[in-house]
Amino acid sequence: MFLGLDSSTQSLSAVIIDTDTGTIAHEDSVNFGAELPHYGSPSGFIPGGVAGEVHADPRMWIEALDLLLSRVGKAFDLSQVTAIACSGQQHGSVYLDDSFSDRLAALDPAQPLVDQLAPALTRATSPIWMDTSTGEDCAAIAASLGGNEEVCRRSGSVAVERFTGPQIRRFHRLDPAGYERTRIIHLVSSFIGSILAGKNIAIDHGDGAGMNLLNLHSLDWDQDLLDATAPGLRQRLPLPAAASSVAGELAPCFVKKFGFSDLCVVALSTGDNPSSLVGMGATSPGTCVISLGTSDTFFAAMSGAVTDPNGFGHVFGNPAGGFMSLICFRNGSLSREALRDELGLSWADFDESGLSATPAGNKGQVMLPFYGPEITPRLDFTGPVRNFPVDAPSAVQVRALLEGQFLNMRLHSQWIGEKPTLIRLTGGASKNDGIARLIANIFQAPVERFAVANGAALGAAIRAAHACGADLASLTAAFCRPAENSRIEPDTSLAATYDAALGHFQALLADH
Ligand code: XUL
Repeated sequence: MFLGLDSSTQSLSAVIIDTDTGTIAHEDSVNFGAELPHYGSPSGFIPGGVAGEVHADPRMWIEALDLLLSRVGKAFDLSQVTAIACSGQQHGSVYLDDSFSDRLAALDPAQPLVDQLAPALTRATSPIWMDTSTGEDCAAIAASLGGNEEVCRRSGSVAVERFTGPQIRRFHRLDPAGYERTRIIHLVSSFIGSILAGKNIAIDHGDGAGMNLLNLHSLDWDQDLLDATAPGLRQRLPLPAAASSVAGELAPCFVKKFGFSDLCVVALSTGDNPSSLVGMGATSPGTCVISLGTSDTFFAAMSGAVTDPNGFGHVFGNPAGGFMSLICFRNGSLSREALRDELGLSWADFDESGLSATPAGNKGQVMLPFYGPEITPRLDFTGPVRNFPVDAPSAVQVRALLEGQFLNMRLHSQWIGEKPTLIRLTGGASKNDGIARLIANIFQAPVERFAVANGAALGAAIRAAHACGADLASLTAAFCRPAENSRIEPDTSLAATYDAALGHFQALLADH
């Protein structure tokens, strides 16, 4: 049995896999907003942040760990668990003083974890991935490296507001004394993993690449990027390491408190996207994952380490070795829901039945489908842009929006230089056959759907088994199976239609 944990924006989830039977043995989840309301964070972050600040209370993540493990420990015999690995929302950071490592080593099972660890925090709140408050810091980091091309060449991404380096720079700028007292800075994933291991663990290359600090060529912290960020930063960061390593034994506190075996070990943590790459069985190039959520994401294992010359896409470490791409599209279901509400439609209008009213390619009618500011490409929109009348029939609008979203995804994933041969679709809207077929036709690749509710936690459980020596390919073959009859083949007769549609989309984009 192997336990995977995923600390996401809104919840902490657990998945236990049984590698003997190839089944999921147990699953549970703590929703931060609903179950820990005293942190005043209904959606997992502190509402009302000004100037783009989006922070969360790290004490909430610690308390959720205690709550989740006590619940899982009551429902499941945790002494069967051989290893644990964690996944976490990327980019978020936790700041701790010189008492943290002693506190970790002396965790008392009789006391709540949060009471023992909270006094070590040097920054009361943690910036998370939704934060956009660091424009000034990004500009300064880019300038100090001689331009964003160089930041991207070294770290796999241009300086990005939500990335950890710019966030650390802002902390040093606004609270130099707090930074001075900080002895160690963790990512969300390595923070949870460190608590479990009872010692500071390394940051893996997958999550570490989301910091604008890791040099992807040397796989070490980049001294020039560190210097551009904050003084003495190297001494404040855990070492970078490969995700497949075992970090150490589970701290005795957890053995006593929740009934784990004293032989249980903790593998290194990684970010939720690298972890989902594993959980979706997509660690080899060719298979890409499209996740349809509030934001839509596109990610895939890469054969080489190319970077996006336009600076929209990112390169992270692939937990299976090598690298992965990740592209985040802010206007995912955000836009789908906005159009549905604007026209008073239902989801059926976005599925096969609604889409059958219009032809593929929409007779050249396309939309820049952005209801709010977009990050891929960077556009400060307040509404969608059409190359057709705004009062066109609803069916035309729906097709224009959906085709616009996935033509934009096809266009902005071209820098990777590898055409997907298989697309694994996940997230809420992946159940929609109409959207799945449209994606298969636009990318001209088969689409498979999965039943997994939490690909990141499943990926963590698989990584825990892999770190203990199990074969990754056999694990993903056993656990990452598409749902029955969920595969959709592309209609090859539509290849030319969508090449032309891509041209129309690009022409509209060029005008804005
Ligand atoms: C990736 C990103 C998000 C978070 C959300 O760059 O910011 O996908 O990892 O969990």
